[in-house]
Amino acid sequence: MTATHDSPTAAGSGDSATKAFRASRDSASVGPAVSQERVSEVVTHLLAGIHSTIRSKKVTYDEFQAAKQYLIDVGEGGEWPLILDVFVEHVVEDVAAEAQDGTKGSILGPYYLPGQVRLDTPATLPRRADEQGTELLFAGQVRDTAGNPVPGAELDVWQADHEGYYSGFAPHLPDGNLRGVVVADAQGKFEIHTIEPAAYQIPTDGPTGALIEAAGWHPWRPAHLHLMVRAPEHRTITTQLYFRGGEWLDSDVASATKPELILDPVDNGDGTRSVTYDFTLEPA
Ligand code: MBD
Ligand code: FE
Repeated sequence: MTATHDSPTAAGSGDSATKAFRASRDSASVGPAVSQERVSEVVTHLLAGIHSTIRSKKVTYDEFQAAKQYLIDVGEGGEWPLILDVFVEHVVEDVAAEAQDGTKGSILGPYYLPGQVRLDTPATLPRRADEQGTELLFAGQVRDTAGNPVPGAELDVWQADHEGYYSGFAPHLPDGNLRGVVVADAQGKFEIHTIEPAAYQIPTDGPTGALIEAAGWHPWRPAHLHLMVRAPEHRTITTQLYFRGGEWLDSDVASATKPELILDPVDNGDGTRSVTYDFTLEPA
């Protein structure tokens, strides 16, 4: 394929991800202070894991200094949000999920941006006039754990385009492209018109990509839609939906797939596809 735009740089999207993360922290209400006991307990355990790796793998001085340089590079490249979300967040999510009911969650990732356009259902996510990709109609209903519709639930959706790029993190894309907050109807039903995203590749020109390359891993996430589904008095679900048969489903670099989160779109015979997926929210 001939690129009609400059590829986004890892440093560019890393900077944007770091800024977005800082902004979300600044606007979040400050949580309870972490106790001295908790800091000591968790950090001692974390350090013990590192120490034991050094001992059992006989990590050398050269390797230690290379690791130091690497961590400096991750920070300078703005890739802390990316590398932590790719390699660590899935375990935090797993632990949180132990206490959760309702639709399965998945990781938030580095590319959520709040404050997107609100659209009543049926909605078409903002797109370029010449947006490429297979047309997808994504519909369903939001219900509570007792099976009752949740009227006016909000589906905050964000996704990559047909080349795997996210608006806000790739300079050639208009702000807000393929992002929106869709408001379900009085029965909790929604219809979202969009295009199918491409699989996502970790940028290969930054430190996260360099590590993946150096380790001989692959940099791919399967194609996915991101969602936060929320309604008053209910716990917000942060999740991702994947596509049956999609490449990398069984080897997601971010380890964030779950069998319950795979969509089965049907071909409509006119080049478009449709799928339904219902969400279950538990009480807050
Ligand atoms: C993504 O698109 C993503 O969803 C995650 C979790 C990490 C990197 C890129
Ligand atoms: Fe993503």
